Amino acid sequence: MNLSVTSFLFALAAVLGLAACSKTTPATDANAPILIRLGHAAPLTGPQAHLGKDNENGARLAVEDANAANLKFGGRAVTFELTSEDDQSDPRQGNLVAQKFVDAKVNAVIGHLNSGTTIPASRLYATAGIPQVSPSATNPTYTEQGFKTAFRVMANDVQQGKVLGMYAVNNLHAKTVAVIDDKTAYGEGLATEFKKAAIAAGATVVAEEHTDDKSVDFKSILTTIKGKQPDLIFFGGMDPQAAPMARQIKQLGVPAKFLLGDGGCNADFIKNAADASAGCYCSLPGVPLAKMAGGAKFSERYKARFNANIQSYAPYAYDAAMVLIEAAKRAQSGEPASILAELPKTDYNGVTAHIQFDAKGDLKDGVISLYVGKNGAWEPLETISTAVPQEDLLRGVSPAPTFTK
Ligand code: ABU
Repeated sequence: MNLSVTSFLFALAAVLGLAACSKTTPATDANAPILIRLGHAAPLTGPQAHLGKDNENGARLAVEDANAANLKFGGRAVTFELTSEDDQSDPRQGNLVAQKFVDAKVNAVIGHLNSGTTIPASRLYATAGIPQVSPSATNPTYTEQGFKTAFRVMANDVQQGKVLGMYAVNNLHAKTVAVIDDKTAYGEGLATEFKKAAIAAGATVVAEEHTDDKSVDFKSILTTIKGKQPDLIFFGGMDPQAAPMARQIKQLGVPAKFLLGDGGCNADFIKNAADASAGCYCSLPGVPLAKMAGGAKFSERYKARFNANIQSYAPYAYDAAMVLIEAAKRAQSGEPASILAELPKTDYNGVTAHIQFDAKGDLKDGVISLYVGKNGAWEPLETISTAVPQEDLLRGVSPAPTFTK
């Protein structure tokens, strides 16, 4: 066979090969739009649906902002799409939602809302290599499992629990405390951290009671607690329990201060606890909304877009989505692996804070703010940095630079 015949046969084979190939693998259109699908997971039905909707709205606003910017990666138009799923704040349902996202090959996940769903779901996302940023799950375990896919944009409950315990003793002058938790990953975890810090600061725990995240009648455990005469009752749980608990504390005439973590530090607690919200205390990671760089503007835009007020976590859900969108922009790609490579380098001026992650995926330099219920609202009291050694705060060695009104 001479060279010209061989060349002809190679050329023919190449043409046939390409033709065969084109039947199963369409040639990539260099101008084809890029679709980046973001999954969002939270309770959208049940007692915490108001919080899930708040998170979803925050994430949706971020996606709408990104799409309004008409982004292009390598000359190709980019569209972000948000798919929101209801995990019912239930760990088993959370795993079903996570598996659905994995099967659908979403590019990244915003969520989940609850630690009890976020932690088990994070294993599925890690195995699938899907980046996950939770706006609101605060149990430390989430980022302590060694998963390179897990990030959060809020201080965790080791930090929050320490601040709460310290605040109860040093600022609210509690010598004796009663502790109630809802037996969830969040509520139980935060109650444990609160107890440790309160004891370290000199308080005595005179009662420990447990409920769940469905109950609304706490008279029996509150009557037991009343008999122990604590100066303060701490509840680790969410507002659907915290609000009726506050009302029942008042009805039973328990003369103790009532302190909550972020799960109760929202608009619905104030609405549903009504008069009983006056004089309650709570903490929420981050600075108060009015002090966030983009807080006032975000609040206005949220109200205009959704005809609703923010519950608590919506700005964090916005930032969680934006951190993923910014990672995709830096990577010029929506591929999960490309987003993952960029996430640890996050250096983003968000609505809630300047966001950078530590080696575990936790927010660097998180702060915790304290609030008191007053005139039908949560009024900010102080913001406490978690960067300062807690031992110093507990001893009162260096409170001045860390407390801001
Ligand atoms: N951070 C309180 C609400 C969400 C959670 O379960 O962590």
